[in-house]
Amino acid sequence: MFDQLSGKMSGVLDGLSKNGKLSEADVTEAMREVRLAMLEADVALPVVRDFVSKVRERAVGHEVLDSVSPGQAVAKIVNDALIDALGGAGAVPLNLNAAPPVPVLMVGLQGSGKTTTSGKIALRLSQREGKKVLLASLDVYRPAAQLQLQQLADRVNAVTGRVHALPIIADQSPVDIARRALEVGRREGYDVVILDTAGRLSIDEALMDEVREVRAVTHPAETLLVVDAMTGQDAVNTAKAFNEAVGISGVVMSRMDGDARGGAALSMKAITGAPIKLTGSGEKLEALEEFHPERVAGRILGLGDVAGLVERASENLDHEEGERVAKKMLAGKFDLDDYVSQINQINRMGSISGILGMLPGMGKIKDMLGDKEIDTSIFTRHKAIISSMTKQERKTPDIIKASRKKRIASGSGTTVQEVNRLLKQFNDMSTMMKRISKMGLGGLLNGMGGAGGLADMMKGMGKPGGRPPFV
Ligand SMILES: Nc1nc2c(ncn2[C@@H]2O[C@H](COP(=O)(O)OP(=O)(O)O)[C@@H](O)[C@H]2O)c(=O)[nH]1
Ligand SMILES: [Mg+2]
Repeated sequence: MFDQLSGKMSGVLDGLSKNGKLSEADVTEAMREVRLAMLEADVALPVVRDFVSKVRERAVGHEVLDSVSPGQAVAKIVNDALIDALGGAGAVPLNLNAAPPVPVLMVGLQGSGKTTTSGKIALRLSQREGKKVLLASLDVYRPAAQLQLQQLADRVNAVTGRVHALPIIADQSPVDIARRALEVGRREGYDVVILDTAGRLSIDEALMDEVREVRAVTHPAETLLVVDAMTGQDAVNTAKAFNEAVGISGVVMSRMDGDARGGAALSMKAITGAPIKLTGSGEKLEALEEFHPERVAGRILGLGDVAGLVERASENLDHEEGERVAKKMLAGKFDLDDYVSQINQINRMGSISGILGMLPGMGKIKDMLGDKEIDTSIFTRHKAIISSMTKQERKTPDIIKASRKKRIASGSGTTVQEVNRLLKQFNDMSTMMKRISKMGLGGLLNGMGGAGGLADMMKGMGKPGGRPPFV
């Protein structure tokens, strides 16, 4: 998402920053490139026009062109305009300010991700806010749809113990199911009732009528439209139609993990007036993020999203485990089991190129890699090799000689050379760590410039908001 746009936008701004002085013609030329980049990213034409004219107007003033670093001044104007287009600074939270059970209505086309998103929201609300959530499927046209939601509810409930699906009763109409869901919600003390409606392949009157009817009966606190980011301009047209026909209070963009060009996200607010509240970035139930316009703007301009990265790290890393391993490292007792634990931590952060995209200035490195995902198969192979070792071998790899190497290689489907390489790499790592630990904590702190040095970083890496080991 945004890769291509990001590459081009940061290219344009880099070009502007190179010049000590800027003329009006430079700005005009840069805006021409910005315009092209946005159109290629599938941003709606009126949005592009408005964006470019606003930026140009602000940028050609004397206080910008005559400033000390005009390139940066223009970059700031572009950044601010992007934030505006994306909906203004700060994520817009779900509005659950109503008497419980608070109804949340999910609408959208078939296959856009409504049912999956319903499960994701239930997980989020029950896990982070302790809410008790009832999920109700109003999709009476496809029997499998109701079962799908039921299974999702079971999966979420296995994690949080506070999420259930409304029992399925055959032959009820969507409106009747919605009424029953609220009744059950009231009676059984649910905080939130998520109503997952049926979609259609395209927008039609029957669908809109049904949604309007359910809306009228349930008075939802949120009517969330789920759109597939991969459908680009169509997502924006769908949103416009839904908003005009039934009114929506927020948008969830699913499939942000795909290679969509990102234009829909930039057009959504201007065309529909509804903010993007959440984004989906995968099929897993955890793959739901808040939409922070200022962070997205930063990513588009190649400024990175460090705040998002730290958040992701603190959510996904196992803090106690991080601290345990850091202690062993400092004591010079790091073994192969600890190495596997580190690999698992890295894997939990998601794809490596996704992480790279969140680091400032890494956008270009990512471009060089093109569409290729960074090869992480080495981790998988290392894990396979280590899992073919005995407990003793993992603790004291020195005992692994020729015959053991052969056994490990054949057990893991690798070669003796690969086993050798892993052992050599591990040995180098250990030597390095032993050297560090010999310097002692005091020596290390001196060597690294006092507090805030490596030791602090290692201690910090296991804590919420702490730095992941490879940043
Ligand atoms: N990659 C990816 N797939 C998703 C995402 N959200 C939903 N899906 C998949 O899209 C398909 C349709 O989703 P579903 O929730 O059944 O759509 P519905 O018809 O609107 O209820 C399923 O295979 C989901 O796993 C997402 O954010 N990323
Ligand atoms: Mg569905």
